[in-house]
Amino acid sequence: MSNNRTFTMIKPDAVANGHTGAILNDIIKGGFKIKAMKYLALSKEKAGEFYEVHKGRPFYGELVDFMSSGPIVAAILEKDNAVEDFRKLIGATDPSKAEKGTIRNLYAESIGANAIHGSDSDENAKIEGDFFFTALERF
Ligand code: DAT
Ligand code: MG
Repeated sequence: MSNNRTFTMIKPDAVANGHTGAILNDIIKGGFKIKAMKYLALSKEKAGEFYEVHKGRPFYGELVDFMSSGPIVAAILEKDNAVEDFRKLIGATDPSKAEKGTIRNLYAESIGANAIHGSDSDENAKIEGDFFFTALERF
């Protein structure tokens, strides 16, 4: 399977705090090409669907509320070894554990409001990209 694409969302905290431009700059400087991008707000229902795999975890309700609390930027990114390299660029889920200079270290507020999403596998990158974009909206 292709390993050159991943999917990301700049989350509501980072957009609300004015970090959208800086984060997009970090992504581009990190060697990723933007293959599709949109600015939108998720309904509670859609946020719940996106994070279905976490249903049953104690933070699921909080996660769905947070992800539907304001606008986000969703994008498909391309680079060799995209999934793994992007996870390195964003840092650990808990920003207090994220390596210095990573996007979560620089811009995240907390483990819940952690600035950015990155797919965890090639398979999920495809599923997540397809969740947000039709064939006409990407190249
Ligand atoms: P990641 O986003 O690093 O892939 P994940 O898939 O384990 O992390 O969890 C998805 C999101 O759920 C994460 O970005 C923030 C939220 N989350 C995870 N663990 C949490 C926790 N212990 N408390 C609150 N929110 C949490
Ligand atoms: Mg994850």
